[in-house]
Amino acid sequence: MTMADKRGERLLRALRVYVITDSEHSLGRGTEEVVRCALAGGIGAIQLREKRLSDRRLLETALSLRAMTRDAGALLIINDRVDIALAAGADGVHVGQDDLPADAARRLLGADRILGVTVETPAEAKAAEMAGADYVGTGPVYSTSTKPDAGQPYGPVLVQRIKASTTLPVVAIGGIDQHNAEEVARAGADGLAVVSAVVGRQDIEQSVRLLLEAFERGVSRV
Ligand code: TZP
Ligand code: MG
Repeated sequence: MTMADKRGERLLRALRVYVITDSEHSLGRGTEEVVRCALAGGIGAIQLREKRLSDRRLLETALSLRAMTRDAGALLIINDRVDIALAAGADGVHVGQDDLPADAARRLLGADRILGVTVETPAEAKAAEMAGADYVGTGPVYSTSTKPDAGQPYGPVLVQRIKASTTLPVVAIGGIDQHNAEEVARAGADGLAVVSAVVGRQDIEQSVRLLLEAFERGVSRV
């Protein structure tokens, strides 16, 4: 197996349940506490997505999550901010269509760090792949109140459509929980990105376990 294959396999394994932080939806718990519990439940990837922190606090949080994710063997991805990702030694960055363009993010990140790009259409998925993305995120699959500007949900058909348009791993997002995770996996998702179904639950560890189980059930039925 080549190094590239090994990297791809590690990424696929890590993305199965991909938790995105949001301290506005964490029932008053701090980001570190939420991440500690999610890692204990077995998640493979964390995205630090905190819209209201100062740059200094964001970097401090990224550094603290860096230590925690490294110990747990999980990936740390930073939302939007290439500078914070590089300063914290994170594994990568996730950008949307209104953020730094993917090719520019790739140039700044170098070849080795992970780049994720949010896409809603096959054309955007193809462009992300050409620009050097390692995975794409797509949604909203179901309706969500976590991101008020997320738009109308597309349903699991979005995952099928994006999956058919790219060779990259496809991570589904938006309103995913333990009850619909199996259906999303069956639609071809390589991973489930969630905020409220983990961060907003009283028992974070248990919610991660249930999502992982539901995802694996869906994958085995494809
Ligand atoms: N991008 C599209 S939907 C969404 C983001 C960040 C929010 C997902 O949150 P939840 O709580 O898992 O629906
Ligand atoms: Mg963004």
